[in-house]
Amino acid sequence: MIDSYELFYWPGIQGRGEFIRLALEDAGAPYVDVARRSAREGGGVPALMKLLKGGGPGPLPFAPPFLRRGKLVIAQTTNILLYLAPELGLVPEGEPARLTAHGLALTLADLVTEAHNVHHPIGPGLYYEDQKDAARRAAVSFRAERIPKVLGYFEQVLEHAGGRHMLGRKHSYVDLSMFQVIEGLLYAFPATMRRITKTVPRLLALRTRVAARPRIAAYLASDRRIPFNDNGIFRHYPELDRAPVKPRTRAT
Ligand SMILES: N[C@@H](CCC(=O)N[C@@H](CS)C(=O)NCC(=O)O)C(=O)O
Repeated sequence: MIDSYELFYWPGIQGRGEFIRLALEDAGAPYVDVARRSAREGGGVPALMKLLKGGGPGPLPFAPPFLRRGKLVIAQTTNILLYLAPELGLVPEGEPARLTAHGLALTLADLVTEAHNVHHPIGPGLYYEDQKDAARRAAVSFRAERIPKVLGYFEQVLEHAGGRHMLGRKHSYVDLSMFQVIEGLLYAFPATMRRITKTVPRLLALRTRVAARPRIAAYLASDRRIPFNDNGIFRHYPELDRAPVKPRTRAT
């Protein structure tokens, strides 16, 4: 029997921790979402902070999410997935498949960072309210160029892979992460996503299939799935999701 995994992540948001939660949930793996536990049970944010401040054995993580299993402490979202996937049966066997999966997961992680930087273009230490003008400017190119370009790339990957799974014939953690990114973009940028629906039909169908996987469906319906909110990475600020402004032409 495998020991329980311990996930350390902020308790009030999906954030980057969600990519790990989805993998563990899909595999039906035993895990503890430490910071969501009560202090009485040894959980809560203080338990997370203790490790961030070097109060635990093992390597010092820089930021959540990190995963502990026995003496092993693994930091960085895609690194955690790289570790977990073979154990959970969420990646086909062999180095080529693992590296392809990791490459796709890193590209998704880049997009996640870009989505975050749209509402925090100046810096993560400032409130959104203090960088609204810059955010509005950042959102223009994110909506008009980056979402279509990056999702267009993933659509092409999925098409070449046969249309069902990002890695071809087998379901993997990349499908789960892709689901999460599409969900996040649909939540944060609904108008933008409506405009590009026709260009990413396979990704949207993949999202529907992942949501219907029995363990994922049960997870999404449970209170373990934290709703999207304005503290997470994918935030819905209507002012950042406006239709592109048509360039004004001069009346002659
Ligand atoms: N590249 C890291 C980013 C980790 C990260 O930025 N974590 C956020 C929460 S999603 C955090 O708490 N950051 C604190 C900080 O950067 O000071 C990963 O993918 O895990």
